[in-house]
Amino acid sequence: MEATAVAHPNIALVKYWGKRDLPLNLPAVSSLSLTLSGFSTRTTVTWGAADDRLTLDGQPIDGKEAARVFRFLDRIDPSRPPAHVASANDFPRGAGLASSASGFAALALAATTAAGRSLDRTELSRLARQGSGSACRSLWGGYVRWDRGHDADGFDSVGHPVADAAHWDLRMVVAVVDSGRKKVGSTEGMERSRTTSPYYDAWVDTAEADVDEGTAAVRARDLERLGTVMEQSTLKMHAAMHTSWPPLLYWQPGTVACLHAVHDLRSQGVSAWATMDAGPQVKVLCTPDDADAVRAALLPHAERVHVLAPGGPAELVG
Ligand code: 2P0
Repeated sequence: MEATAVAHPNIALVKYWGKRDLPLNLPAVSSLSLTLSGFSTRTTVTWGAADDRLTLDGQPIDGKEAARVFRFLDRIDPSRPPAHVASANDFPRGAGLASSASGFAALALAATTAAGRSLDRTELSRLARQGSGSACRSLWGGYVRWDRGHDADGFDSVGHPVADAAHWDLRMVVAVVDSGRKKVGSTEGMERSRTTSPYYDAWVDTAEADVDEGTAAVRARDLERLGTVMEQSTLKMHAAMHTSWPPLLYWQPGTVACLHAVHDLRSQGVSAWATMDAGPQVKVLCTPDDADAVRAALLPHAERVHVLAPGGPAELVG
């Protein structure tokens, strides 16, 4: 009746932004991601307790965040007993570092195991997606594609592996520009973009081709090809964010400074490519050999810089 799982966040190389179905949490676009080692979420679920109780990083949590977690457990078993969920991250939560991806991936694995259910990875991915879209990609390590799918019930909207972590040893250099909590969460932000940005349709229309291009670049281990489509994807997504109303301006001055630093590196011949999520942090994809130079270029503009390698799948640890 108790299980513990560890999962790693993933960073989208080609982004997910926008939903085609809100209640089922179905994306308007497919996406492609890299699961990272280094950062992790560790979650213990005790199935059968006196009451529903959630702690995140040691703090008791209620309100909307807790309701989202316990609604998720209701999907596993609508007549479930009360449960305790204790989750801890070794990186900032809610700051555009994909804590909801690792969080719901670890929760899906720990909660189903604690409930005595044994789901395969695809079933876990489908379940995790309903907690948080990007979580469906963190069930796998390495390079993962999440197809938007076409089924009305979302059955075919799941993650699947493109290549494992060993296929291509890249580095994601993460510049933490501002580790404060973001003001507008992704779910609300996506709906705002869908309903108000004049660029949203263009974003959706070009996304599938970008995911195909990124997938081919991963298979071919072609960094310039992957970096080009990655940086274009994030800039198209942020164009849709910036032109939403009220505007979604996740960038801080340090974000722009890091982008210029990456472009300067490229003009000096370093193959480094930037991506940003729903937050101010800048993540730079490069080879292991170039990671120190990238780190040094970002450091003046960041609170701190992490150099992360491709990571493995979500796993049970207890
Ligand atoms: C991504 N993001 O592909 C994109 C890029 C943020 C920007 O997936 O509403 O927490 O729970 O499905 O998965 C963050 O959104 O959103 C995200 P919900 P989620 O990584």
